[in-house]
Amino acid sequence: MTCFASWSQYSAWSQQSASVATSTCATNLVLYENLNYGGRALILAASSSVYNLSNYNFDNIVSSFKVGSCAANFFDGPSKTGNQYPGVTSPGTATSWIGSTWNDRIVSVYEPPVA
Ligand SMILES: [Ca+2]
Repeated sequence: MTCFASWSQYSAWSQQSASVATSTCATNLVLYENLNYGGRALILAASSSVYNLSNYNFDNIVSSFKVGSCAANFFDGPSKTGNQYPGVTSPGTATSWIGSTWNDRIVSVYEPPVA
Protein backbone atom coordinates (compact mmCIF):
# COMPACT_ATOMS: atom_id res chain seq x y z
CA MET A 1 0.00 0.00 0.00
CA THR A 2 1.37 3.38 -1.02
CA CYS A 3 -0.20 6.64 0.15
CA PHE A 4 0.14 10.03 -1.51
CA ALA A 5 -0.36 13.54 -0.22
CA SER A 6 -1.86 14.77 -3.45
CA TRP A 7 -3.22 13.65 -6.80
CA SER A 8 -0.20 15.14 -8.55
CA GLN A 9 2.16 13.03 -6.44
CA TYR A 10 0.16 9.92 -7.28
CA SER A 11 0.08 10.85 -10.94
CA ALA A 12 3.85 11.29 -11.08
CA TRP A 13 4.37 7.94 -9.33
CA SER A 14 1.97 6.04 -11.56
CA GLN A 15 3.47 7.44 -14.76
CA GLN A 16 6.95 6.52 -13.57
CA SER A 17 5.81 2.96 -12.85
CA ALA A 18 4.15 2.67 -16.23
CA SER A 19 7.27 3.81 -18.05
CA VAL A 20 9.35 1.19 -16.24
CA ALA A 21 6.88 -1.60 -16.91
CA THR A 22 6.66 -0.91 -20.62
CA SER A 23 10.31 -0.06 -21.20
CA THR A 24 11.59 -1.42 -24.48
CA CYS A 25 14.90 -1.17 -26.23
CA ALA A 26 15.07 1.27 -29.15
CA THR A 27 16.39 -1.56 -31.28
CA ASN A 28 15.78 -5.17 -30.36
CA LEU A 29 17.91 -8.17 -29.63
CA VAL A 30 17.63 -10.72 -32.45
CA LEU A 31 18.70 -14.35 -32.09
CA TYR A 32 19.25 -16.55 -35.16
CA GLU A 33 19.03 -20.27 -35.69
CA ASN A 34 22.02 -20.48 -38.04
CA LEU A 35 25.34 -18.72 -38.40
CA ASN A 36 25.56 -15.50 -40.44
CA TYR A 37 22.09 -14.45 -39.19
CA GLY A 38 20.34 -17.27 -41.05
CA GLY A 39 17.41 -19.54 -40.37
CA ARG A 40 14.65 -18.67 -37.97
CA ALA A 41 14.93 -15.45 -35.97
CA LEU A 42 13.63 -14.58 -32.52
CA ILE A 43 13.20 -10.91 -31.62
CA LEU A 44 13.30 -9.94 -27.94
CA ALA A 45 12.21 -6.41 -27.20
CA ALA A 46 11.88 -5.64 -23.51
CA SER A 47 14.57 -4.65 -21.08
CA SER A 48 14.51 -5.77 -17.44
CA SER A 49 13.36 -9.15 -18.67
CA VAL A 50 14.40 -12.78 -18.39
CA TYR A 51 13.46 -14.91 -21.39
CA ASN A 52 13.36 -18.70 -21.27
CA LEU A 53 13.88 -19.62 -24.90
CA SER A 54 12.02 -22.93 -24.53
CA ASN A 55 8.85 -20.80 -24.43
CA TYR A 56 9.56 -19.87 -28.05
CA ASN A 57 10.93 -23.24 -29.21
CA PHE A 58 14.27 -21.49 -29.48
CA ASP A 59 16.39 -23.12 -26.78
CA ASN A 60 19.61 -24.90 -27.78
CA ILE A 61 19.43 -23.51 -31.30
CA VAL A 62 21.11 -20.06 -31.41
CA SER A 63 24.17 -19.79 -33.65
CA SER A 64 24.38 -16.03 -34.26
CA PHE A 65 22.85 -12.88 -32.85
CA LYS A 66 22.56 -9.11 -33.09
CA VAL A 67 22.42 -7.18 -29.83
CA GLY A 68 20.13 -4.16 -29.98
CA SER A 69 20.40 -0.97 -28.01
CA CYS A 70 20.14 -2.84 -24.70
CA ALA A 71 22.82 -5.15 -23.38
CA ALA A 72 22.04 -8.86 -23.24
CA ASN A 73 23.36 -11.77 -21.20
CA PHE A 74 23.08 -15.39 -22.36
CA PHE A 75 22.91 -18.50 -20.17
CA ASP A 76 22.94 -22.24 -20.77
CA GLY A 77 20.42 -22.88 -17.99
CA PRO A 78 16.81 -21.69 -17.57
CA SER A 79 16.01 -18.37 -15.88
CA LYS A 80 19.59 -17.06 -16.18
CA THR A 81 21.14 -20.02 -14.38
CA GLY A 82 24.13 -22.13 -15.37
CA ASN A 83 27.05 -20.72 -17.30
CA GLN A 84 27.03 -17.24 -18.79
CA TYR A 85 28.18 -16.71 -22.38
CA PRO A 86 31.59 -15.01 -22.09
CA GLY A 87 31.63 -13.31 -25.51
CA VAL A 88 30.83 -9.72 -26.41
CA THR A 89 27.14 -8.85 -25.89
CA SER A 90 27.34 -5.09 -25.40
CA PRO A 91 24.78 -2.81 -27.08
CA GLY A 92 25.07 -2.47 -30.84
CA THR A 93 27.36 -5.46 -31.37
CA ALA A 94 26.70 -8.45 -33.61
CA THR A 95 28.20 -11.93 -33.73
CA SER A 96 27.86 -13.92 -36.97
CA TRP A 97 29.13 -17.15 -35.39
CA ILE A 98 28.77 -17.79 -31.69
CA GLY A 99 31.59 -20.34 -31.73
CA SER A 100 31.66 -24.09 -31.32
CA THR A 101 31.67 -23.95 -27.52
CA TRP A 102 28.38 -22.04 -27.33
CA ASN A 103 26.69 -23.14 -30.55
CA ASP A 104 23.12 -24.41 -29.92
CA ARG A 105 23.62 -23.91 -26.20
CA ILE A 106 21.74 -20.76 -25.10
CA VAL A 107 18.70 -21.60 -22.97
CA SER A 108 17.83 -18.26 -21.36
CA VAL A 109 18.48 -14.58 -21.98
CA TYR A 110 18.55 -11.63 -19.61
CA GLU A 111 18.25 -8.06 -20.77
CA PRO A 112 19.25 -5.76 -17.90
CA PRO A 113 17.36 -2.53 -17.21
CA VAL A 114 18.15 0.33 -19.52
CA ALA A 115 20.81 2.52 -17.92
CA1 LIG B 1 21.87 -23.45 -34.63
